Amino acid sequence: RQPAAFAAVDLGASSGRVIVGRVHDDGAGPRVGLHEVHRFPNGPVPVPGAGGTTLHWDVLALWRGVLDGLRAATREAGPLAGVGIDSWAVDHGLLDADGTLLGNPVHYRDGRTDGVPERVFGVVPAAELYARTGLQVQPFNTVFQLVAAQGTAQLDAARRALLVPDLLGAWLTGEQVAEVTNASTTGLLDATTRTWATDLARRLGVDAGLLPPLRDAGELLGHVRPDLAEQIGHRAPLPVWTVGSHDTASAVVAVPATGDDFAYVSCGTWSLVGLELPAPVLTEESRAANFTNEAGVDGTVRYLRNVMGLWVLSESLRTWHEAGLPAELPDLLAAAAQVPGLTTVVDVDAPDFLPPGDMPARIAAAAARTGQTPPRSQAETVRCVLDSLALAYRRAVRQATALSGRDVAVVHLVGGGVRNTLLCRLTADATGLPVVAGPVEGAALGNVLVQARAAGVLSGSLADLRAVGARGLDLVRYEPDPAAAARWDAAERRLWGTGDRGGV
Ligand code: ADP
Ligand code: LRH
Repeated sequence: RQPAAFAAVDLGASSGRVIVGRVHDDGAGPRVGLHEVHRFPNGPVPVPGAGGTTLHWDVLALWRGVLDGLRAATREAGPLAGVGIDSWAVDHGLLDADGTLLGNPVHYRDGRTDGVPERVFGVVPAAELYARTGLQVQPFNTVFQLVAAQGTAQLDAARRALLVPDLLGAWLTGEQVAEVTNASTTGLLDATTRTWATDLARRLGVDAGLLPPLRDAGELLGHVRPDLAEQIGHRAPLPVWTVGSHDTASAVVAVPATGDDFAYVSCGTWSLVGLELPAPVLTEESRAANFTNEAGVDGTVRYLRNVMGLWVLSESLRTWHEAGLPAELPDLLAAAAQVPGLTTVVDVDAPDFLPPGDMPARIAAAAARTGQTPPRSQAETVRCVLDSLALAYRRAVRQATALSGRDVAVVHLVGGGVRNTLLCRLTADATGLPVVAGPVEGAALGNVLVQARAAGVLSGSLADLRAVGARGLDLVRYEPDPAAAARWDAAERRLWGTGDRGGV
């Protein structure tokens, strides 16, 4: 049988990519082969405006990247069985009554939401918001962005808010929806019923009419408009399927786990660290530990915490590059592997690491604040970042298991961080658990798996999809070094004064 080919559009905070996933069966059961056909850069663009500089996304460059990628996918694979789009969460475009986009979406690292969560909690207490939406407090949650925009001419003119993948999907098909995995990152979705919490929106002065109809992952969104299909050279009707449109939801679909006793680190610009659960954990302890209950595919819950991620490293590299210092990632990682570990650790989740800027200086300041010797070289700085990330993963895994009662036997690491073998090894040592690393393009694989099931090419449960995905992967397993355990315990105590349950 001819393999069915799907195009996964996966937009990360540092690059967008279009990947062709071919589902074929050579007699040993279906498997997926991925091939990247287009990659384009993505990142924050500062734009001056009346109220100061605002960080935006360049949504038109992303749109062009999507069309170029779909053209490349069509050229490579011939008629496609579908397209699915996923991206980073929370950010959105506002459309007017004619359906026209009102300006470039604002980047979640923009400072416009500073102080907004506190203002919101004055109207709806944080405990009440958590009990309903199950969402961790991040200043950039969509609800805080919408409150921050109140009183602007743009929001006044807006009749619809579309999350980034839904906006691109609407441009492709004309259909305006909100896919539920990404909708769960807005702070306006009820975590239990998975319907819009319109009453909360109303109390916060957010027009509930902005919120489009909800759709689950794995439905037919529509077909690519004929004029666009012609532009990309696709002659047959081209279906667009809803997928886990939150990139993390798609990445979790692709975790090659065989049971349910696993934790995951979806490791890219951010590191999303947690568990897959059948139901949300909405307790006060969970709120205090700032765990989120995001919607996963097939009714699952992604119980996780955002760890600041490889952003801290990529911003360090950018800072060094601009200063004319050597900034080649492979060289710096090799050097970091040679310097002593756990000399200095910082809390990477501190708010100062969120906005773009001079990360090495911020790391040095954080070290000094906690009475530690600041890193003295680039290699020591990189080692400090990786040790600190691994320590944050350890804490998140241990807290998630304590708060949910779910035991884990393995940590799956997926995303670009799989290529960072030092980080994978440190994660095994820090968590005291084996780490299985791969796939690198987790979100794209999860995107293809869900499309293929929606199109009838695959069938079965999430576990069945995972088994299909795993068949095509080269995975690397890292065993923890038991001799390192005491040093990680000591590092955790040094930073947070907590023991081995991560302070829960
Ligand atoms: P996102 O989806 O958020 O854009 P990715 O999953 O593509 O992120 O991961 C990007 C990160 O992967 C980079 O910031 C970098 O730290 C890491 N990475 C990419 N290539 C390599 C490599 N060759 N060696 C080590 N790390 C790498
Ligand atoms: C990762 C991610 C993460 C969100 C953040 C805004 O790409 O989607 O899950 O919290 O971006």
